[in-house]
Amino acid sequence: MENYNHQEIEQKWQRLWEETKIYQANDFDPRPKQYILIEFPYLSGDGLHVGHVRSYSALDALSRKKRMEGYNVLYPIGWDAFGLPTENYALKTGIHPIDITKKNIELFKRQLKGLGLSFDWSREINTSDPDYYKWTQWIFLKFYEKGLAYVAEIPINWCPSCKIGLANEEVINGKCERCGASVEKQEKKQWMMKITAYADRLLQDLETVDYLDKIKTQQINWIGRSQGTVVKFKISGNSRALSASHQFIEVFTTRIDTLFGVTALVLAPEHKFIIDNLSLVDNRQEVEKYIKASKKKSELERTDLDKEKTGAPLKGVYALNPINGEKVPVWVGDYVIATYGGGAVMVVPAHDKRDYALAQKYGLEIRQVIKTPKQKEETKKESEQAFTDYGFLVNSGEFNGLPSEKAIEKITDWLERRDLGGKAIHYKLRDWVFSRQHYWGEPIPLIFCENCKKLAEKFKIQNSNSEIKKEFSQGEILNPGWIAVPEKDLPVELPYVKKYQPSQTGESPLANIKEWVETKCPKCGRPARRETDTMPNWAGSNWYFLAYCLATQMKEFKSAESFQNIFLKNKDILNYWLPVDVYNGGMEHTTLHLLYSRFWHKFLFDLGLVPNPEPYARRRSHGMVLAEDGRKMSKSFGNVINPDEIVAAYGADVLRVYEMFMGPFDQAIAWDTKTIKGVDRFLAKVRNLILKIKNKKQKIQIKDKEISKTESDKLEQLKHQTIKKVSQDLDNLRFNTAVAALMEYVNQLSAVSRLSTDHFEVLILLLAPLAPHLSEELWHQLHPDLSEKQSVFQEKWPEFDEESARQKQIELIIQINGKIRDKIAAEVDISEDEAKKIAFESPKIQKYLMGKEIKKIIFVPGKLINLCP
Ligand code: ANZ
Ligand code: ZN
Repeated sequence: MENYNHQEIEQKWQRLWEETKIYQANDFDPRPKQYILIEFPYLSGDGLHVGHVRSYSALDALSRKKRMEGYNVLYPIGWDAFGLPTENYALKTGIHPIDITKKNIELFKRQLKGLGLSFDWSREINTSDPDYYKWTQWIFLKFYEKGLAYVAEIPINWCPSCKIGLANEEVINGKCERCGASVEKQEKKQWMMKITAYADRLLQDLETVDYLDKIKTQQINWIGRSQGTVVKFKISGNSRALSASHQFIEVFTTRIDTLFGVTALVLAPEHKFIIDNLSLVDNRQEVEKYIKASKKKSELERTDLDKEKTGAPLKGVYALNPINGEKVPVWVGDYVIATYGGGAVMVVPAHDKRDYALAQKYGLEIRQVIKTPKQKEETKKESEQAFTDYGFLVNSGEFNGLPSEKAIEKITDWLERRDLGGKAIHYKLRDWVFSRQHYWGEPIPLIFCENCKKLAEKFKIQNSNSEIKKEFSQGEILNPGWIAVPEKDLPVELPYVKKYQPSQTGESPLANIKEWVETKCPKCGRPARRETDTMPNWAGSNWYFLAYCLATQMKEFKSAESFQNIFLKNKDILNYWLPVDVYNGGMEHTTLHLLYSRFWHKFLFDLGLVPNPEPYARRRSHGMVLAEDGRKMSKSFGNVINPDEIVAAYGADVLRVYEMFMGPFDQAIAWDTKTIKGVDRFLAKVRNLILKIKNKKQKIQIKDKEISKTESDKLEQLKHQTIKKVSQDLDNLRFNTAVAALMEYVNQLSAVSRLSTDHFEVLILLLAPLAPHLSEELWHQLHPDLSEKQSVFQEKWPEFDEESARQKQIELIIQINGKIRDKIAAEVDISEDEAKKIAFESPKIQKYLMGKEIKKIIFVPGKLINLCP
């Protein structure tokens, strides 16, 4: 084993594994199932990153262990292929995205196969494959049919110089990523998904799944459920032209207990009241100027607590505080967000930081209405800051003295009885902007027809026209003129064109392809136009874990049969595999991707197409692999580690074991070449052990040195302990400590004079999930009769005996002032008192102490006691 040719050996086993298909998962296999999922890679020309290797090796180890434990494991792989990076690369190089994607797949495949990952390649999927995205389109149409997809004019990021709409990730500090111009907001027609309809369930069902706490928290915060009160403020002042819908301004507050402290209202610049009543305000120009300026800011800038809060008064407009009839000024201010809580706030400078900042800047009254009992005693001096905690009410009429909690209840009741407000729940979650004005995505399968628009609008008005009702789906009525592409015409294929530059009008480049855009209305047959927007690159990843289950069936798709039937016919397969048992991916996907895919899944569940409301039973996340210098790996820093080079130099097993050993799985760890070398030596040590076994076989007659009974007992105990540790660590994704336990075991095995085959076999079996090639090779050397078609991964995972694993006796170290003076056999769980007793009874210790008084005792359970005179 001295000349271990890792390249040759690794390739040999990779080839054999592929031939014997031992990693293929079988639907309906009677063994218990495990569905182990990693986030599939986003294809890029840079190929695999060592970060991918960390996640994939980890779940590969788990998959392999589960197979050895007798599970039918599904560990699939595919390609997340649509999206901007590929499109941008295509624009730069002139190579078509379809061709780039093909090349990238080849690259990733070669790299992944070279790592010996146990994927079931027969279920490989590719989100940009028309056979795949016809399903993505079909699911979208289901949403549309049920009225959960709708068209809206909403502001998008607009680069005035490139004249294109930008995705959020293309806006860097408010500037266009391509040209550096300041990005503006522009209203554009967008397709929206009504994820807000599922907000409550997305929140509640988190209780039924096992996600890392920090991941759950992210989901909870993103949904942002907030319970509070809405209050109506009546408008007074320039009453001319106040339309009926603007008699009142409604605000949402979580602190209705501060109602007596309101000294203004602030409306978002987009608030309808302002837009409709600009003529009412005496300083129209000032207000218009303010609104225009706020359009240049991103939402982040507007809401950042540290940024200055600005506003402008709507001169001549006042609102009446319902609780005391006080007249308060109405302002516009861009720290108020239009899409949350109605887009208006009541300003309580004494108790809200942002309001306080605004009041300071513009001299609004600051009126304290909440105090702690302690503050009550203090003199009435204006505080320097907003007091934002709960407390007791002051300056609040009949509510004085009430604690905040009670006051919130009472004041809400008071308002409700007078029809001036009531309880309300708001969510931070917004509907999901689902269209992109780009080429490289799934075409949205809708067609716009002027004729059908009229019909649908008629229905909207007459509401009862059953003729139309039969013919139009909810979505088609909600969005007059937008007609769904019939199922039989799916997929709406992305045309292969030479020009996929974004169009100058902000429309998708597809808008430039006349032959594609101009079509016939599927309903009435008149001339119509295709939607030219494409889906965001999240779309395909919303349901890919279902596609893996159905991959084989989807290939058999025949257009005669409806999609729904195929889904329903194969529900048993989904029933068998779902939910995903363990899902791992990066922390950067634990908010949006996780939320979006849970949303789609719940919708499919409501349609009766999938068996359970939550797709992932357990979600974990790996930490990033940083560069050796501790920074993020980046081409611009020149600090990127290419996994290919590591595999060439050390072999895939070393890379894999190293990445498992580098540190706790969920933490970011810097690359460290020294440790790789250590891992390389560790695997060499494992290889050397087999020489011991072979020697033993050859020289069976030669009398070995007698191994002492305690040595063999100790090894046997360590064996059981190692099995226990590695088994539990792998299940709990604690790979680093599993490797450490194996290293310790190998050290002990190397030290003994005579190695038993059983002890060595156990090592190979435990190591197999982490270093599959080497383990397979050694297993076959150990069992020369085994055919190459058989595998160590068909062996049973070793079992441990709890009793044998228990550490019974230890050598208790006795120190005096930190120096070892004696070692005495003791029970592993010896108490401090017992340890003291043993120590004082030792003649050696007595000699050292000679009646000195002990000042301090340090006791390390299971290890040592240190006496300090
Ligand atoms: C008055 C008040 C007094 C408030 C006070 C807080 C403290 P969450 O928990 O996030 O829901 N608010 C409401 N709508 C807003 C909007 N569209 N843009 C910006 N801020 C908005 O917070 C709700 C609180 O955020 C509301 O309670 C409101 O300020 C503000 F001592 O109302 B509060
Ligand atoms: Zn039509």
